Amino acid sequence: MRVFSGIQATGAKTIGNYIGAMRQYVATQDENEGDAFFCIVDLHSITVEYDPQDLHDRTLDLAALLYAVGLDPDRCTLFCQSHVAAHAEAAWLLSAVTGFGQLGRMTQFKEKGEGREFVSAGLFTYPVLMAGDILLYQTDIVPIGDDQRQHLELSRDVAERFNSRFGETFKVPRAVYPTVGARIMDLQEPTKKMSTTASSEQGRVLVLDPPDTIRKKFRTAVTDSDREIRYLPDEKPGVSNLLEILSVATGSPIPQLEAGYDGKGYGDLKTDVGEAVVELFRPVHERYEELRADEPELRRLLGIGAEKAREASAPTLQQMYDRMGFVRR
Ligand code: ATP
Ligand code: LTN
Repeated sequence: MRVFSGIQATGAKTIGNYIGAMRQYVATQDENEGDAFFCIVDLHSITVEYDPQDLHDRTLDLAALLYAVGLDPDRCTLFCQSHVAAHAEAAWLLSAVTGFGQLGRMTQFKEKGEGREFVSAGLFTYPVLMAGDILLYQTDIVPIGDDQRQHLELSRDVAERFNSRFGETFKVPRAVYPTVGARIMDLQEPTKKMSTTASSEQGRVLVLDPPDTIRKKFRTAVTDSDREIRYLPDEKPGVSNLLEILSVATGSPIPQLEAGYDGKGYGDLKTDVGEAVVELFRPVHERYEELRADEPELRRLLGIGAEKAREASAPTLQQMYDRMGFVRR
């Protein structure tokens, strides 16, 4: 099965990104050897205020991190979106079959645009670029977190509209969400998603935070006023979020964890989650430092990825032009 997913080069990556996305990337790479494509979506990163030097550095940071969590250049294709011109071209072509109204209903557009003095046209058309990313690769499954649900729906609509207007061209992709941890919440405001850009420093745990910082952030996580450790996401969002993270970090199912905390308090839970996450990320930190130190090697690997991605996307782009009536040569 063909797998495709994208991840932004902005901001330091959180445990939400790790659980919702990166961990799934590694699992789907292993299950679909040679058929998984992962894209650092640098073109998406310019849709909000950003610093060019920062984009440059973060792109290489993210490549090193993705290899460090377990993406293997011999078994999957990791590349930068801007290295494969087909993505920008596909976005323009697909804008012809994307509804203005539907784009205006995207909650991410509303949230990220709200209260800003300048809202770029790119922030509005962002989901069209994302649809192109996915559709160019005849993707079957897209591993993502829960916050991308609406964008994935739009990609499916765009594929269907193109297919019915111009003839069968795209596979209609399906999203896959993690069974536990599809929406990791902010540690300080557990009714909100933990976010790379919107969460406070204390509210988000970064994959590359030093061990003591990780412990401290969990120790000061917001829970609630009673003492019962139960998985009730609506009534006890803070505690439930910690249980989900602990479940992922230890591999133990949530009911088993709940039972183990009988008679114990929130302090124990917070300490245990902190320790489990420190252990989870320890090998990632070590590999990251090694990989990040060798920039020429990172660039070489991304170059190979881009070559494979160009080859895989070219036939679909050509078909798009042909079906839409362009005279190409
Ligand atoms: P922002 O929070 O600033 O909107 P982001 O972290 O959502 O940015 P990306 O870094 O591109 O943006 O996200 C990459 C992947 O991580 C996506 O698949 C997204 O669904 C997933 N993801 C992000 N935050 C969470 C979260 N809190 N819980 C689970 N998955 C998440
Ligand atoms: N919008 C996504 C990133 C993204 C993506 C994609 C995800 C861009 N293109 C293609 C899956 C498939 C986000 O997480 N913010």
